[in-house]
Amino acid sequence: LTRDSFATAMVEGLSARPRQISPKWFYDAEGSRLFDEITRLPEYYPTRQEAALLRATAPRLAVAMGPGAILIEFGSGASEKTRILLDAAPQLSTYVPIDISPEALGEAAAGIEAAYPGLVVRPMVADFLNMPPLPADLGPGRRVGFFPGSTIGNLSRQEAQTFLGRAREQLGQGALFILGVDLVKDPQTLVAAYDDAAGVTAAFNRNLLVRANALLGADFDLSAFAHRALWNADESRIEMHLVSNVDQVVTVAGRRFDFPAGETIHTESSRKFTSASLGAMTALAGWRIVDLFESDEPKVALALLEA
Ligand code: SAH
Ligand code: AVI
Repeated sequence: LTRDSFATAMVEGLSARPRQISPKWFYDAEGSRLFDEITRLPEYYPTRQEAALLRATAPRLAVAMGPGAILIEFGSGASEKTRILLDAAPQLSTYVPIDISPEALGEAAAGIEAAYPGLVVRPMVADFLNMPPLPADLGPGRRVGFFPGSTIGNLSRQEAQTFLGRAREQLGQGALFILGVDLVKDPQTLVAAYDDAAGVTAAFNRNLLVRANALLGADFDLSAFAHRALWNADESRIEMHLVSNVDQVVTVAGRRFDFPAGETIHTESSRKFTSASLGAMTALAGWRIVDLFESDEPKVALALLEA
């Protein structure tokens, strides 16, 4: 199933102009591992800043969630930030981590289960852009969505709108939502975070090609594609591209694609927000901002939303 939908996405994405593919395809076991390494890079401030902000605000979030709540996390990855919330909110009844990467999810869920014996842990391997229903037997607690890391910035405007609207319907009456976003700042800081000196982000980007070679019998020459990160001010986003260094032809899933030198594949956008653009996005999807917290510089924000 993954193989077929990945093949379809790659063939469609490489046939489009400009060439593009959803960043959700980065995350196989190796992609999740590389992202984890990114979170520890000196240039990649978002994880450190958000974790510190979460530590400072978790007691207030715990009060807002109240007793017996069910925490549903989208794109939970290693569930590291979750621990900050769980430590501050021992009254949570259930944790539902949702991720597209089964290996990362399994390991993270097992770790949380071992560390929080009173907590019911119900991992779901799913694509949050195409969410199946939540388990019917989660119980009556208030549902609290948790979407940290500015992963919402990796969705297009339309995808983010649809996602937030569906999440509101799925989480139901009285739901809360804790949303983490990265904020607009000077382009130098932004670009460095996506083009680190050690080349880990470049390896994360190229992992898409590694995965296509392994899963789709593609013949991408990894050394013939350069990692490029740029700030698109008009769209308020960092873009990652893979740029063909030479004229070449690549076969993917049995199809041939011409790559003149300089041709790019747009592999990820990471949208950066202001309090105004965050407010507009959430309001359109029927959420009200109850609280907005900002970190020290380089700034990220956490919003507490109410349905
Ligand atoms: N929440 C963590 C991890 C962020 S990395 C943090 O803040 O550090 C983004 C995570 O979202 C990865 O674990 C990736 O596997 C997952 N992900 C990306 N696209 C997804 C999708 N469409 N559906 C479900 N999970 C997705
Ligand atoms: C998961 N996501 C929010 C990361 C980001 O910052 O957009 C993914 C990432 N891409 C390159 N570095 C990190």
